[in-house]
Amino acid sequence: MGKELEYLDIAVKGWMHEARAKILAAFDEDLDVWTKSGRNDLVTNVDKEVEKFYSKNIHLLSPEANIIGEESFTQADLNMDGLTWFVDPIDGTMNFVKQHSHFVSMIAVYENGKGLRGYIYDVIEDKLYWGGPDIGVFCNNNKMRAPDNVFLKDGLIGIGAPYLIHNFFNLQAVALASSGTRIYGSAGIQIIHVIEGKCAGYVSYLRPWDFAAGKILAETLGLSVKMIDGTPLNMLISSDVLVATKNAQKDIAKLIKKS
Ligand code: 2AM
Ligand code: CA
Repeated sequence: MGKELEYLDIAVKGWMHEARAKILAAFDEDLDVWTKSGRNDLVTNVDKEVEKFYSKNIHLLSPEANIIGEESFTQADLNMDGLTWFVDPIDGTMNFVKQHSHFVSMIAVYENGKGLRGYIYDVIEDKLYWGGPDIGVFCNNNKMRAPDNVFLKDGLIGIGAPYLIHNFFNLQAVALASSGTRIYGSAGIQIIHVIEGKCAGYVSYLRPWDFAAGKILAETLGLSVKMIDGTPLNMLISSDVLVATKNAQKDIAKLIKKS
């Protein structure tokens, strides 16, 4: 499997660099923007084109692969047998549209439920975070070290905006117990902050493609990735996800209440 994964890394990084060029070129054109579940949930022609580009390449590499892509999955794709690819062409589409920054492109590969590879590409910063349990985690070509196991009081906490505004799970108390709260509007960007040790944790309601890559990278670096109530994540359903240092996870568990 070692050599195969090496080949996979080269292939996926190549696609993601090509996707970056497509995404940056789109800033010179008018974007087509549609709403999905509500006025805050957007999709653009670029999300659709990049997902198609990834899917085409995944199928060329691995015709039998199962792809769970944000913009094109069907119920039949929702299983973890054999190789499963999670694809989020643009995570933080609102930021992509409004700010032209603070968004990522994400791919994850699982085999029979076990995470093999996660790739999170900060397109504007040109930083690709990638890796898996057998090789560790890299930012471009630099191996990352595990972040310090900080307590909640000593770290910043990322919280999805609706959770904080409506105090779901008593998260306002969690915010107050931390060093401060950060909200960036992209799960990928916020998970990068946790794996880099810039934040002690991140909690939000996430869909499988929002957390699939981050889960592999964060767990490889010794972080906790669970439901907010401490139970294991189901990779196929949307969940209240907490990515955090082990100490911050314990601190948060003491403060949260059922919503
Ligand atoms: P997206 O841009 O890929 O849709 C914004 O707070 C974060 O939540 C982004 O990572 C965004 O991903 C994600 N998001 C947007 N709409 C969502 C929804 N209905 N459920 C869960 N996550 C959502
Ligand atoms: Ca998306």
